[in-house]
Amino acid sequence: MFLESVLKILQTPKKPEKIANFVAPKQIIEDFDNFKIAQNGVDKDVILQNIEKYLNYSVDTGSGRFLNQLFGGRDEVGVAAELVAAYSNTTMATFEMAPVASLMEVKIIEDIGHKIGFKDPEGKFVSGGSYANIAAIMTARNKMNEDIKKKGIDGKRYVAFVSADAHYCFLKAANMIGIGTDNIIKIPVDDENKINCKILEEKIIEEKEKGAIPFFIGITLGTTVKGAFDDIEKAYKVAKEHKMWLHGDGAYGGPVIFSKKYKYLVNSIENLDSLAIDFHKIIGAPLVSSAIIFNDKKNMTKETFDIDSGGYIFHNHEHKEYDQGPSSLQCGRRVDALKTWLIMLNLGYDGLEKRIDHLFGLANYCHEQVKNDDDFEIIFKPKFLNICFRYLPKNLKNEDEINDFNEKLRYKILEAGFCFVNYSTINNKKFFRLVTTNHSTKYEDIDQTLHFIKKLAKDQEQLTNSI
Ligand code: ABU
Repeated sequence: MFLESVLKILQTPKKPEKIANFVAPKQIIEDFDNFKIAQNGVDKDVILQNIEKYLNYSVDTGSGRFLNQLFGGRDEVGVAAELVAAYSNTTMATFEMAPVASLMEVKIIEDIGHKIGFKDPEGKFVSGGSYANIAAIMTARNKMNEDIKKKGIDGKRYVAFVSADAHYCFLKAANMIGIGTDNIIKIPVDDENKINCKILEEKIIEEKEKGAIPFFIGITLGTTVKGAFDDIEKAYKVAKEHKMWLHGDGAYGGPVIFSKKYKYLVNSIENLDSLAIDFHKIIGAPLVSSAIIFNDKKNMTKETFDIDSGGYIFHNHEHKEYDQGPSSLQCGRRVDALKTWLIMLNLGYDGLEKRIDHLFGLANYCHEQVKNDDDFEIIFKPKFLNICFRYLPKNLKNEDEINDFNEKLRYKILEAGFCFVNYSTINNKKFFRLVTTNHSTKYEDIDQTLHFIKKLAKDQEQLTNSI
């Protein structure tokens, strides 16, 4: 009865003109009575009221006008899978606790690995793309020096290389695996915003001459702001020459492998040693669904993560190869494979391809609209799903003033709550980053969003002129 009431609340149509209700923290704290816990608890009616309040302040990321972050949309099969996962409430640690999910996870990773062209793929679902990248760099470190896992860093300097536009998680990874954040070397990008492989090789040689141990190249397949794909083939040549691990951060762009039309963006992907891939980004699974997949490396997760955990909850039994805990970063772990598998089962490979091609269609359409509008300026020519642009107020010529105008405009968009787009700053230029990563977005959502931004901008321009 209680769960039925929750479902009823979730299915009550929202006000279509508002997808966000952005307020100051103070109002939320007051509305929730500072999240106080009563000594005697409260009854379920109060719980339902709190759920309604919670949803009132939540961003409706299922709306087609949610174009703010690299995920979005509401896949009902994915939502159902999350309900089932929460209801059955188990951990991926052992086969006996998650019999179907353990087998499902192994198979789905193998299948996707084979689709990529990996020879003998193996991997794990992890809690986000950042963790997938951490898993890869940790594996590469252990491969470079097999003693590190037990004895720790030996005083030598281990260096890893990523592009200047790579995700910040590589710095977090360096902190976590003990090589130090200074030893993530950021390589400039070329005029297509791809890692410059000539400079990459020069830097590797330079670091070797300084006595460091270059062990990892992390290229990005879909950078978060510019949407660039590093050139795998060129990076592979460098990695091979210098006997380094080549990892692809495909958290965002990895799923283009499912599209015949766009998989050229990841040409040579089969040459990676490992790939991070998110299913909650452009595939549309509910957050979080991420995996690290290793190429021709059976038992890699066990080699990297197992620390002789036997005897605890991992018993000697005939199916122990299916216990996922020893070869994971975590002990307790959510069943994230279920939503991904059910979505894939529902859509099939054709449906996945259609979903991805739709996102590219939206991006091309949005780019055309912005490009052909004199009030807007495109910042980077899009290669993927990121449309980076800014509004050009007629009477402002000074860069700082234009930046200020666009920053204020973004804040007004947030306050209005009709649509949701992000903004970014590069080379001291502030601009909107609209991402067409939401499979629920329709072409009319793009029109409405651009129209709305322009209307707010015109009002703001008038106000600026009248001051
Ligand atoms: N790794 C999460 C990316 C978030 C974003 O750029 O929207």
